[in-house]
Amino acid sequence: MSREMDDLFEEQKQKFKEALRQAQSVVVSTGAGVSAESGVPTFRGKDGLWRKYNVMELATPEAFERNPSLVWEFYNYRRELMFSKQPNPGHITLAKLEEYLTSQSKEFTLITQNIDGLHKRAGSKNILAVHGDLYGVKCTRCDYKAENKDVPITPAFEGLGSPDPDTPEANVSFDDLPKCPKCNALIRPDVVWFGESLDSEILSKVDMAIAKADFMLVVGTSMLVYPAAAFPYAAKQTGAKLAFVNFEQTGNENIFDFVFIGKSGEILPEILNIYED
Ligand code: BJW
Ligand code: ZN
Repeated sequence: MSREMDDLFEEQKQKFKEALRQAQSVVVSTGAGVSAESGVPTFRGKDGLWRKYNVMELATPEAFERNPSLVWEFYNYRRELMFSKQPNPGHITLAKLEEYLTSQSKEFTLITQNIDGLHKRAGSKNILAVHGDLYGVKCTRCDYKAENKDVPITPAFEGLGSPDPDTPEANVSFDDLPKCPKCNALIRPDVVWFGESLDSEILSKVDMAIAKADFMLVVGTSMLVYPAAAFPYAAKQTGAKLAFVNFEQTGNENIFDFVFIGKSGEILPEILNIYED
């Protein structure tokens, strides 16, 4: 960084920390970028490909209906991948901030679009996971819903799911796909795909947290996917101060009072450490 950039960062950082110290009710909203430094792939650009597919082609109910074996291969791969991944300093700093603010009788809510579970593993408590849980499954027919940490998801998926673009489709037969223990229909990942509604209970908790928030920090998201992309706009409407930490600009910068461009695993520990001051 140049000297001027350094000075600018330092000045923004001090103002940001002052505003954060004043806040009574803090909301943080994270996307895939917060997990990038843990080695979890993000969704867009070249890092977003699994084989030759992008997420828009796989994370839809139509894709699952057409080819449940392929979609389960994709999720089985991601479930397996997470066993070797750990929370990074970004996740850990957010957990420490929550602990500190709640010890000061302030409110803290962490909204995440991520399904990877790394915030929880880092120690965050008040988490609203708006796009579901990589280790959750639900039935496509009945109301069965459960945690399921099986990897492979069924024995037939052993060794499947390689992201290499030349990998042939496994075409796991219907009999070998994961089934509901209650009604024997197909089960699917308990995540929110394009065109599906987000859980209404979680969404109403999001609305309440945002309505009360006087400070909102958005981290590691392209802000392309709704409704999550609209959360900071809602917070702005009720007068919250807004901050953004992301590796690149997204075109939404004008609504934020503070913008830090760079890696969240490096920036968050520098700007959130009010618990150490
Ligand atoms: C770093 C970094 C580092 C990298 N440090 N930063 C209004 C307008 C237009 C369309 C719609 C609308 N309302 C609803 C829609 C339709 C649709 C939608 O938004 N479409 C858009 C694409 C246009 N939304 C929906 O369908 C949602 N449902 C819904 O709204 O229901 C009601 C309704 C339905 C239909 C019509 C109208 C209303 C559901 C959305 C579900 C999204 N699901 C997924 C998959 C979840 C399961 C899974 O993980 O497999 O969620 S898609 C995928 O995108 C995933 C993510 O959570 C989500 C967001 O991605 P995110 O987190 O922003 O990641 P990236 O990769 O895009 O960005 C990462 C950023 O990090 C980048 O900027 C990097 O630079 C940065 N970064 N390293 C800091 N180290
Ligand atoms: Zn069932």
